[in-house]
Formats: sequence, structure tokens, C-alpha cells
Amino acid sequence: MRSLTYLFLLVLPLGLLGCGGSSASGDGADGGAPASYVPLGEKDDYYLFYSGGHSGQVFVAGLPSLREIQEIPVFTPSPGHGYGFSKKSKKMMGEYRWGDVHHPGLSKTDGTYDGRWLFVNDNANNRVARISLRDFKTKQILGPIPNSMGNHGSSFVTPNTEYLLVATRFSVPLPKGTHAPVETYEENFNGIVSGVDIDPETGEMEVGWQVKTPPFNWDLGSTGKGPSDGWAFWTSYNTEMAHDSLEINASQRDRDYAAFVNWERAEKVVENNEGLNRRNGVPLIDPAEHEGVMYFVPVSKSPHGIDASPSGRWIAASGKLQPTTTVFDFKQFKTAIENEDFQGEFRGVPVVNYDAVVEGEVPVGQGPLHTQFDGEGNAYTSLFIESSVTKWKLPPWDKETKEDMSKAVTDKISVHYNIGHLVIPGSDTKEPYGNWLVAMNKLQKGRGLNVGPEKPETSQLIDISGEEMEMIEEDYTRPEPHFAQAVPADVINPIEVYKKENNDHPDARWDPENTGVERTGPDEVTVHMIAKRSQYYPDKVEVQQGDKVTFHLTNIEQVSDMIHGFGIAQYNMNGVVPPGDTQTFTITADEAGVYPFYCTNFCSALHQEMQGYLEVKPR
Ligand code: K7E
Ligand code: CUA
Repeated sequence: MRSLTYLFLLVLPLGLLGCGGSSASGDGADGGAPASYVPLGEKDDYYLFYSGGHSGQVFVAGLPSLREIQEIPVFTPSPGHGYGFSKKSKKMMGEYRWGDVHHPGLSKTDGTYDGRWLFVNDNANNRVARISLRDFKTKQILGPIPNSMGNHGSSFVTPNTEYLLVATRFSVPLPKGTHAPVETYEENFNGIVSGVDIDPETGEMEVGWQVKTPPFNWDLGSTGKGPSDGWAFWTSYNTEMAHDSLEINASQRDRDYAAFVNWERAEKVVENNEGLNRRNGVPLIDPAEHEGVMYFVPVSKSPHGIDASPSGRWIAASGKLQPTTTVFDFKQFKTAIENEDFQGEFRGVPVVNYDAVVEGEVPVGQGPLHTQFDGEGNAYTSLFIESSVTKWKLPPWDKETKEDMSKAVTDKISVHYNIGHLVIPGSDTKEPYGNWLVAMNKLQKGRGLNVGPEKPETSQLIDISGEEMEMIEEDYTRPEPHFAQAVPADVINPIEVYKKENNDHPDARWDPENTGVERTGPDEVTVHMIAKRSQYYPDKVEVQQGDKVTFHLTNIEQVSDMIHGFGIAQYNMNGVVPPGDTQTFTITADEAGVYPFYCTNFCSALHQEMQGYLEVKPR
């Protein structure tokens, strides 16, 4: 500790000497601090919410510093937060111990972030989760979603948080649980697009309806806004409907399809109950029988990202195997469906005439994946193969640009790794905050200290406030960000403590007099316990071997950051209770003996003294 303090004192004045204010000054080549430098005692301008990929979590960082501030456990236990130990968090996680989080989506009101919730998907176990941004805690996990397999194309939030829209990456025989040989993929397998209904007051999610699709692998999506409000868009990378060696067999056709889904129409079909089947309890819409719910639009080969511009008029889709980003005009799309300007149909779903809806193909470079927008008429596309970001102009384009689409490209910057997603704060809203771009990179390239065969992921910060993009800095991330959302800090308004008067846990206790150990059944003991600096009440819990012991632990502190832990030696238990909260933990006291319990979260000078004993008497 001491040496760290000295180091700080030594380094601090040097760091401050070079600080040239907050303007973007690059990597400090002029001797100034990088633009991402947030001086001691000051705070970042934005929250950055990274998806944690197969860690199952969300990581919160500050922008522009890129420093990680917090982990929000969602699908995976996290003893540092006591997540996965309390009754509530265990119940939420269900039987699963991990998730695969790809696309966080912030709640919106009138097309801009309202700072209420963050939604995330679990690609692996077909779930979605809601995090409250009042306390940065997971509040609900919904799923596995019926009929859904491989929930990758989510969670995309509509402009007023009416729905989370969710599409399946994998197709299976429906209803889920049905067996059919994989060789009969084309005939017997189906994909699904789900509308997950969100309660506007509570944020509570439930599956509203589903649309059956051919067994294409749905990839990425986004929701419409403005003129395209009411719609959602997904790409698919396997319109070949291959079921093996996808690397080759799903890369045959020069064009795949994007699906344009009218969720307002789907909602109407369900409201009017237009002769719907139910599958696993959910209304299932067959788009061949319900006109206007879904259209296919040809798109460049094996596409990945599809993103709606801030105006909602331009939809940009990128084909991994074609060095272009295709821009569709939603206005022309509407005209095309009105005029039935179709180039055919597939399983009863109209395929819109490509030439009627495409505005242009922008030659962005090799391996385009995802596109973000700055709100100033510019788009930024990540290039996985080229390890670059290309900046290009959204339409309207002048005549010369239309004749030579390379004129739409205005800048390109190298990143030091293969880039996946990228994020600009507010890019999926109608008003992006376009100063920064964060590149989320894959595949280490020997930069940084070697930590063995498993290398960390990185993020790089790019200043996009000027004409030309400027690389500012990089930082490591935990495994493994796919997408992220970023929002100005003042949009989020977190609480400091759980207020005593709002605690509605039926077993909360606030006075040591009302605590105690009570036998509540032949093999059952209930403990009402209080934690405060630096004592548990009671600090001795006596039970019989084999008892099921339920602890209701209230942290009665009302002081910010006064967290108490609850670890029981050898009982695989670590509760963490923030101030004002009550949590319930259950163990089975199957081992006789004396087992100390102690506060695991450093809380006070006498934190070490905050302990007690669980006495388990032999039967
Ligand atoms: Cu491109 Cu799952 Cu959004 Cu990874 S996905 S990068
Ligand atoms: Cu309470 Cu440490």
C-alpha cells in the first residue's frame, strides 16, 4: 500500500504538468496528455456498457478514460457481488450458470435514451435480461424463450421501449424439443423472430408474439425509427439453408436476405387474433398467411450488421464477404411494397426487388461488419479483415458520388487488431452524441504484456469530433465485448443506498432486538439477522445437523458504500448486502461442527472483527 502511495505522489505532478486541457490532442505526441485523460478527482463524461460475451456479464467503463468501473453480473455467479448466492439471484439464473451476452440495448423514450434500463441477450440459453440503471442490478431474466434457439439477433429496443426484438441464430424443429434429422433441415427446421413485450412502468418483460421464418440463420438486427418506426431489420448469413460445413455451404449465394419485419403489424395480428396457432403458449404468426408482417430484401453476401441511421431512413447492411456496405432507402422500400415491386417470393414471403430499394453500395473495404452513426450525416463501419474503421457519408449523395461510390468514403483509420463491433454513444437513437468511437477488437497481436496462451480483448478509443478520425488510446477488457452502449453520464441517475422506507422484504429487520434464530420446522431454522459496522446480530447461530437454514440478512446502514458481506466457511456461501437491502440465503447444514461466518466486504476499521459462529450440532 505504502509503495503505491509513493508511486502516486511521484507520478502525479508529472502527469499534471503535461495536461493541456480537454481538447483532443492525440496520443500526447506534443507532450500533452491524451484526450482520454480524466484528471484526478474528475469523472468521465459517459457510461460505457460492454457486453461480457460468454462471461455472461456486463462491464461498465467510463468514456473517454475506458477505465472499468463496475461489473454487473447477469447470467453468471459473481461472488464479489454476492450474485448467485441469494435466493433471488439464484432463482433468476435458474438452472444455468452462464450466458453469452452480445448486444446490450438501452431503454428509450421518444427515440432517445431515458436512462432507465439496460437489456441484454443470452445467445446460448435463449434468454434476455433487464438491468435497472437505478442500482445497476439485474432485475429479471426471461427465458429460455419458447421456440427460440440461439438468441443472437437481440436485444434491440424500439423507440419507446415497447418491445425487445429478438431473432434466432439457429433453427431447430418446432416446437422446441421435437426431433428431426439434421439432414431434413430445409423441410423441418424453422427460425423465429420474437417480440418481447415490455411493461412501460415496471420494465417487466414477457414474450408477446413470434413470427415463424425459414431456417435462415438470423444474425444481427436493429429497430427502425422516424419513418421506419414500427419495423425491425435482421440479416441472415445462411439463406442457402445449409446444415453442415457452413463456412463453405452457407457462402454459396451472391446475395443473402435481410428480413424487414413490421412489428406493429405483428402486434395487430395478435390483437385481432387473426386465426393464430399457439406454439408453447405463444401466438405464432406465419408470415405467409399474414400479409405485411415480413419481407425479404436481398443483401450483400453473408451479411453481419444491419443498422438504421439516426433519421430512420437509411438502413446500412454489411456483407462480410463483399467489400461494401449496402444502403437501403426505407422510403423506397415502402413504395416498393405498396407497388408490389417484388422479384419473387420465398415460402410465401415477398422478396422485394433489390434495385428498387437500394440507394448505393459503399466500397468501405474488406470484411465490413457493423456500422455506427455520429448524427452529423456520417457513418462508421468496422472492417474485420482490414483491421480498420471506414468513415463514409450517408445519403443524399450528389451525382458524382452516385457514379463513383468511392467518393462517399471520407476517411479510414487503422486499428491495431481485428475489429468486431464499434460504438458511438447514442448511435441507435435519433440524436447520437458523436464525439467518440470505441472499437472493440478481437485477436491479440502481441501488443501488451504476455499473459500466456489466452490473450485479453482490447478496446480502442477514436476521436471522431474532427474531419479525420484520430486514434487516442487503448485498454484491455474482460472476455469478451461484442457490442456496447454508451450514454452521457447525466442521463443515468443511480441511487446511493436502498432507503429503509422502500425496503419491502417481509423479513427485513432494523432493530437488533427483533433478530434471532427460530426453529420453523422439524428440519428448518429461520434466522433474522442484521449487519452493521462491525457486528452481526445475532452472531451465534445454533442448528442441528441436516437443518435447512434460511438467513434473512438486512444491512441496516444508510450510508453510501457501506456494504457488508456474509461468507460462511466451507458452506460455499458468500452473500453481499448493500446498505438498506435485505437478502435471503439458504444452506443445508449437512456437516456437523463449528463454522465461522464473517464479513467479506471491507467495511470499517473493525471489519476483521465482524464475524460469528454457525454451530451445527451432530444428529
Ligand atoms: Cu458482430 Cu455477436 Cu454482434 Cu460479435 S456479433 S462482433
Ligand atoms: Cu462489514 Cu466488513
